[in-house]
Amino acid sequence: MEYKILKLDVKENIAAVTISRPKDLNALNTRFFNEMDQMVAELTARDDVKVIVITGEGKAFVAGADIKEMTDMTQSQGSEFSRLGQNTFRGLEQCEKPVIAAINGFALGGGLELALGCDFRIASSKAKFGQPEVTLGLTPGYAGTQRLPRLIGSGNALFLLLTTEMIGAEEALRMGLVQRVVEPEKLMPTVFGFAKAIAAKGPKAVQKVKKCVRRGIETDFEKGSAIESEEFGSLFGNEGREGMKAFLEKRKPNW
Ligand code: DAK
Repeated sequence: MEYKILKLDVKENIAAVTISRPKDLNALNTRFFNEMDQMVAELTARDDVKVIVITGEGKAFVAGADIKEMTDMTQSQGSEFSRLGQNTFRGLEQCEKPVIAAINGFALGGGLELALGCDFRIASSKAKFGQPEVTLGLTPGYAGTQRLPRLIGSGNALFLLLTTEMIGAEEALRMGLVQRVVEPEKLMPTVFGFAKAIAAKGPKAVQKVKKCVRRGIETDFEKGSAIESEEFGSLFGNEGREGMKAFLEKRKPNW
């Protein structure tokens, strides 16, 4: 499938994916989900890509699921649309490479759920966050009711979900919804700085850290620790040995 909504730019092992439907504030439609599934599969398979960045074109990151597409859906089409988005965002979580959300503007409804499916979030000081679904007589449909309380606690999550208050970037930072807030012009340089730092680390170790955290958070402590031991052990004899040797020999590791 040809990409019509997503733009891709790969440089220095970092893939920047830009959602580009600025006239509709990058609202998420069926085509977006299909393109994003294909993009994640493509970037997972590419050896020259170590970190993925997702951002939006124009004044929005994403202003939600596409209300124009959803209005006339039947119950079964609605459920199907929800499953489609849930699978796509699950795909980002399960993608072995780190995915960073560079939140340039509105991140509302399904847009905030997309950001929640990423591994961490860096926001422009102009970004706005909210879960306005109940205003439309809807619940979130892309697992926002599950990810949001796990990330910021049930009180903060229910505050956003029930009041639908749109919050600014500084408040999002206080809630732990985003990890950094920077001036708009510094957003992409800052995100690329973090992405480059990650891309320089042991690539297998990076992927395994993501896997341990992602799988661990969905299981109990004992099982999570067992996953960690297994992944830790698997790095000995290859990447881990090279990283430790390089340290002792005072040189850069050759991954
Ligand atoms: N969908 C479709 N078009 C949208 C949109 C959206 N979510 N948000 C904005 N647009 C369109 C506007 O309709 C307008 O299009 P035209 O009128 O030019 O054709 C264009 O983008 C520019 O928007 P505005 O003129 O409104 O721009 P403003 O700067 O004045 O306002 C705004 C920006 C972000 C405050 C405003 O556009 C806004 O309130 N947008 C809606 C935000 C929202 O409610 N988002 C949540 C969407 S609901 C489920 C599956 C999924 C979901 C739920 C259930 N199941 C299947 C169970 C998820 C739900 C959502 O995400």
